[in-house]
Amino acid sequence: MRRGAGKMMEEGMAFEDVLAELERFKEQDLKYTRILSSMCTDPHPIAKIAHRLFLEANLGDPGLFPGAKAIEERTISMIADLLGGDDTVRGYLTTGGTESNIQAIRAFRNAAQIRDGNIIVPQSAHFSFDKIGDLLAVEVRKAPFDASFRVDPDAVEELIDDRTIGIVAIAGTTEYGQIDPIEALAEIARRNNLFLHVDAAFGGFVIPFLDSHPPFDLSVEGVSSITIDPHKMGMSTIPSGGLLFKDGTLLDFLSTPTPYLTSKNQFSLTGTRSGATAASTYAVLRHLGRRGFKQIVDRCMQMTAKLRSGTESAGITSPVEPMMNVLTLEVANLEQVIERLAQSGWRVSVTRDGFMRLVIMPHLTEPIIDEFLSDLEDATKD
Ligand code: 0PR
Repeated sequence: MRRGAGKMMEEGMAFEDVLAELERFKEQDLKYTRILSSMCTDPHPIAKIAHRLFLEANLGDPGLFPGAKAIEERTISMIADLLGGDDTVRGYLTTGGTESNIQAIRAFRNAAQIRDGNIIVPQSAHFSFDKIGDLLAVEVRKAPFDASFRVDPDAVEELIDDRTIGIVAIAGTTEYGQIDPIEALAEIARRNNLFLHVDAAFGGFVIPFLDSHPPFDLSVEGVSSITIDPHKMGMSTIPSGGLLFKDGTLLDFLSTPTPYLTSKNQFSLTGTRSGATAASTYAVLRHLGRRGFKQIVDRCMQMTAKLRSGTESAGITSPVEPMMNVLTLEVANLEQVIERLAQSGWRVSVTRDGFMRLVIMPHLTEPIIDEFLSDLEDATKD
């Protein structure tokens, strides 16, 4: 990282001068209003208040913060219930999808007692799995997807050998918002006696609220663990992640003794750990309930459908029908179009296969979608 111009001063600055400085930095940051490239959003107002209430709470030493610890436990129970789990589920609140995925594979590897093994992930897997290969020294084998960008179960099965530890499925792929065939993958995992991790970092707070969806969660026999991110569609504050094991004893494979703390052992990857994000996630779940989340997801899906029909009328095709609030588009001269959109303040992203990628998050509105459609039409002309 490049060093900024700042030097550590001998005398400190006045409180209000520091705040004024921070305001100036904040002005450089974009507002979410015109961002269609991010899986994060402006947190729910109750999340911000709850976060501030627990700023000093450290879940790394839970004996000092039993209130924050109880919040984490109740939050994990609520999420387990949402994701088809029962009383045997155990887990903890992480810093996000990356930590959850690392820890799931680490638990599998330790439980399988295979040190130079491999895992099989879809070609569409998030880059956190490349970090996992490096960190845990497991080989990450990538299985190709089919025409609808969902992993091909036969291709996964062909990659299995006697060093395979587990399989990964994605419920809400980063680039296309697709759901892998999780029942078929679970069947393969059961037949080959392998662990199966579902990465629902994005989809975890979307799929349960869709009008219909394929089975994807802990209720599927053969699914061992699941990642879900409250800081994406869960409307919580950053950094909020979740990791749940269907058979809670898998969590014990992450245990490290913590001799001088108030707890005997620790399961998390980080030591000191925010109680503020636990409070924030808890508050959103309690306040919104299933009905509140359904309303948010319904609204995002309506805006996605509006974008889909608007782009279709403009002659822009999609490589795949959106299953959730991620829309991809086939756009000629993509770089130039993105540049033009950026001049009007829009931020969009691209997939590895060269499609425009739009994530339709709760911070967007119908009038903003209309404005975007009109600017996109202009940007794609000539
Ligand atoms: N798994 C999936 C399916 C994901 O989509 C992501 C992140 C992760 C795991 C990793 O989660 P953390 O980033 O919480 O560790 N997906 C987004 C992405 O890479 C993250 C993101 C969010 C990127 C906001 C940019 C942004 O502005 O696209």
